[in-house]
Amino acid sequence: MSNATPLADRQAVHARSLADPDGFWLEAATRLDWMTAPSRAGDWSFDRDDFHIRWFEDGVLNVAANCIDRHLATRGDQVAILWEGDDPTTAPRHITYAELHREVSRFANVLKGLGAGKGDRITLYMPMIPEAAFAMLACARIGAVHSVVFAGFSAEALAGRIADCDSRIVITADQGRRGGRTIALKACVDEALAIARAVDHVLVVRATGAEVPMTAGRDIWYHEAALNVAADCPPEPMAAEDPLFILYTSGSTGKPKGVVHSTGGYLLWAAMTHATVFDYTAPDVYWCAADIGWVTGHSYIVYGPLANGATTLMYEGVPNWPTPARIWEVVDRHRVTTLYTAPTALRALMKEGDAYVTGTSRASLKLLGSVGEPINPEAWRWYHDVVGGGRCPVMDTWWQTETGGHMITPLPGTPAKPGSASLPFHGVDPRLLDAEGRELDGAAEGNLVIAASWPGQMRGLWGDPARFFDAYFSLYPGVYTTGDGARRDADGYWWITGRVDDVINVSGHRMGTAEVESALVLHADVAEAAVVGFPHDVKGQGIYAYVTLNAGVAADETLRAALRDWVRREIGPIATPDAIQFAPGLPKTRSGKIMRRILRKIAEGDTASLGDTSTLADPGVVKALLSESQARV
Ligand code: 6R9
Repeated sequence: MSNATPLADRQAVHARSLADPDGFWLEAATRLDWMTAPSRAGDWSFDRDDFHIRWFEDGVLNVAANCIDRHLATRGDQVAILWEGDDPTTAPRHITYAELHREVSRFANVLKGLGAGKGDRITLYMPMIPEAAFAMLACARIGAVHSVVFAGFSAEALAGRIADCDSRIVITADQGRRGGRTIALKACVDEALAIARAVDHVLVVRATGAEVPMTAGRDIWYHEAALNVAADCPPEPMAAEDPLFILYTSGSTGKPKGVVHSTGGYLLWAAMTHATVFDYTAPDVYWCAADIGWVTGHSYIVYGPLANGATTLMYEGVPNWPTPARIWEVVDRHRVTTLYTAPTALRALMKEGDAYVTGTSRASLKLLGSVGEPINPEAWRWYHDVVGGGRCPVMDTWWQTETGGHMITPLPGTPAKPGSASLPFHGVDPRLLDAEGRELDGAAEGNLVIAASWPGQMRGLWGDPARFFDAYFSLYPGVYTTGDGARRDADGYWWITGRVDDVINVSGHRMGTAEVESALVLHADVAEAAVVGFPHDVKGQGIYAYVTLNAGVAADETLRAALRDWVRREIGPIATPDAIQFAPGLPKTRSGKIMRRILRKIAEGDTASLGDTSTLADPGVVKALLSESQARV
């Protein structure tokens, strides 16, 4: 490691960042290129009466200028985006910073031509192609707010997200490619727009060349529109607090939350964490194997690396296609130095045996990263020993859509404890609270909260300030509630234990149990549904649905399959239930609250310790659930 930070040094920097946040953050902010430098750092209060979060408020900057223009003089010919296609025989694309400047400017001018400008929301429903990044940066360049919707979400889910933030423009592609299959993106947008009608334009990027129907007056081919615009577009000056993007994520209610991130604080956080945690130095090839539809793709494929002038690899496909060696072959092909992926991918690859890994060189690798869920020590060791050949430190990065970037993470040089995300990043002040909100000291386990604001913190939920406060600041007054549980050991290392709310983590993707329940009860045969997570070998957690049917409906395999398809269609394949148990009734308290604790135990197969069932309105329900669950297995 060129810049390993010894433990004592990182602790000293952390102490300074908390003791003098203004001095620390104004100095840190100089890593960005400001049109007007900020004179103030954080200005915030988590108290109900005076609730506000602002950083670098009088600073003015443009995110696209930071990610592109400022690198032109020094690294215009360096590759900014290195694209690897789904099909290994497809030629990779190398987009230099100079090319990125032209592409993004053109894209920005096309958007302007459609009437888009500062503050307008634009929804992206894109495959993993460079044009997705061009579109995001083009929005940033003109001050429009992008909302990227993961291309695996259904038309229903897409329609809801388009309507929620009132997007007048949708950017998509004819089709996407993934794991040897094509995904009909334009068709899905058409279906979504039959529901969410108030859209003026659909801008369609030609990706596979498939014929797709175009609606006259509404749909525009990007490659045609781009012929008529200039390859230069001045970046819009933006206030640091102007919103950069909205990203919908799951919460504990049925309606996804539109997390809003800022321009200045967010970019600083993404850039600084990327540089520090991954110790990035040009001309390293850095690869974050996430999708741009998730926050990891926003912060660590696009904004963080490009703000740092990195070469960021963007991969269209999946880690295990056409063979489980693909991910390592891509590492060798492009001499990747840093690989950042999710434990679920590692567990899936691990199952295929070491030969797929050891048949490749991986000599270029210097550092490995993990994100999305707790990494079990077995997967950690395999990553470290087999993938990294024992040479590469593993950065287990804990963070959330809401935090903008890494919060608790090793830095190169931090002594590793497999399974622990280790220590807080600069400026992060994590605490543990018990269920009553009392702070726990020393080695302890409890609810993980953050006691002070940090620049990358989300600034709101789109259109719903009351829900923002209620969801994150009301349960424990004065702190940000993460929704995760954690344990702090005697060395002060943090171990994330998982969600403490009704959110489950399926293959590193957040899923609200209430979202799946809402989808199920929309089905004509379903009276009631309750969804819980259960431990799953590869996915981390699987989705277990208890379904009560309407009177007279036959509970058979055909209906079970139909309900699985139904959820896929309503939300998307990532929400497909792993198990559906037909239940004559659900265990409820006398006040009508479903006792999920019991449902979780049954789903886990831990039926010996159901705990106290005496508060149930009808204890007989549990007996029926148990006999049905045994029949199911
Ligand atoms: C970045 C991202 C956030 C939730 C978070 C937590 C889990 C993420 C983790 C981790 C343990 C890690 N999580 N990284 N748990 N160790 N290194 O994943 O954002 O999709 O919003 O999910 O993921 O439960 O609360 P997001």
